[in-house]
Amino acid sequence: MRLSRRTLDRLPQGVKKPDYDPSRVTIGIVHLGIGAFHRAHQAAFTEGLLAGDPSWGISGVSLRSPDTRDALQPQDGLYTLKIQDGESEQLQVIGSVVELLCAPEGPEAVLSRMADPATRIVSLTITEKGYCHNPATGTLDETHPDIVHDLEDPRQPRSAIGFIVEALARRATAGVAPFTLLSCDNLPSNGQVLNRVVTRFAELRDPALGKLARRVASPSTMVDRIVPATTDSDRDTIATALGLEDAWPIMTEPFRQWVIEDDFTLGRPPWEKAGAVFVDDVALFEMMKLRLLNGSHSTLAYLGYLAGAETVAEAMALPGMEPLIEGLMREEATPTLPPLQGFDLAAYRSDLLRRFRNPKLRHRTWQIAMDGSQKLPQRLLGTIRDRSMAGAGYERLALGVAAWMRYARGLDEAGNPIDVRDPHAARIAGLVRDIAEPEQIVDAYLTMRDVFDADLATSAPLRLALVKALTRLFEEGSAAILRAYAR
Ligand code: CS2
Repeated sequence: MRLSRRTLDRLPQGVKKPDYDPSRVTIGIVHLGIGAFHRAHQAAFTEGLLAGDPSWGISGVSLRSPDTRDALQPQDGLYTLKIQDGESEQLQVIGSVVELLCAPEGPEAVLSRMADPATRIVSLTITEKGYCHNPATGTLDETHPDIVHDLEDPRQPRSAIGFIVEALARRATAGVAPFTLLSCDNLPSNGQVLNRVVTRFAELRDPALGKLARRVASPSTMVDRIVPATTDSDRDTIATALGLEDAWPIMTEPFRQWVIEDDFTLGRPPWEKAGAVFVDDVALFEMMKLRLLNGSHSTLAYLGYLAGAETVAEAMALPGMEPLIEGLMREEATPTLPPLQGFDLAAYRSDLLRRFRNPKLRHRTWQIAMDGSQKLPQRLLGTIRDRSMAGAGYERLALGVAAWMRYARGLDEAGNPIDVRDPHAARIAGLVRDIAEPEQIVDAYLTMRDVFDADLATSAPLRLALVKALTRLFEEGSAAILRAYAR
């Protein structure tokens, strides 16, 4: 028997379930990119508010595969969130996602939902690459195949940007005010980046549309919750615990954080009641999170994978890893962060180390290693730039970047192929797969100007630091380098 509205009353005691009538929930938010992260984060924050106002239900849109819709539609959108660490465990059934759409199968249904006057917010978790931008500059990549396609055929879009602009155009024609755009991806000033790419795309369609797009509210946000991909063994555990099948439960940690700029033209759910924090400017929070959490995460993932660690918790247990990450955060990244009033960075860092050690989450290093070309600029390279301008060292950060170079080349330390997932995987392989000299490998990577901006690409000290780290990675291997950091 499957989890669904009809079977909700069979849930065992202790499983938290909707405290409202799911059939009364109507749609106020269209979310593009209905993956695991959204379902553990924004959908969970919204869940707690629907009893107060059922008009903020979520229509979850997949831009690529039908998998989420196929899993959740037969369950009326319901799914289980398992929230756990070494100390606690809680199961909660979430009902805030009340509709599931698959964009490639039905772009028209998505567009009409977005154009519906009841839709007041369009939120996004489409990952870094979904912005079709140049990660080094944050501007629209006008040669991106999806962008080229969406400009040619704007009524059948493929990219999130194409959907947003077409929906805004339809609303304008119908005399409906624009929705608020809410980016929830790990990008610095994510709202501004979104507004910039949307505006540029709209201008390319029609200058008047460009003007309209520029004025659309796009508050920036900082989102945080660790959410590993669900496995079949997770599905089995949940089925046993519920006594009902759930085709796509989500595993996560107790920690959650959401910092949002309060700029919503058509209203918003009172997310602060669920623990979100509204501020005037999110930039510093985002920088802190990207440089401390995500910069550490990527470093852990590449070095950990190369040293044979399958999960973040295993990587953290490698001798030397924890001191390396602690030092990267405290000595190299923190000095680049402007002070955040009333915020204890030391406590934040030790919390991060504890979260990375979470023994209950099987967060694969391979998962975090994905899309390095899109992630490194804001996670490690911006920090390196600031350190270098201050005349300060960045040995550990450079080691993280060199580990990416070694990883993305596509061969592990035993010479076996790595399944590298990155929009530029083929381009990277073409650049470096057939060369073995660390110097040449570094130079080839530095030609990627969408990753290394000109100042970084021409920095002699950075080149030297990368060559040194990559040479050691080839000669000694990741585990031995890490051991040297052990205290
Ligand atoms: C991770 C993030 O996959 C990754 O690249 O670094 O998804 C990370 O788990 C989240 O940003 C935590 O909030």
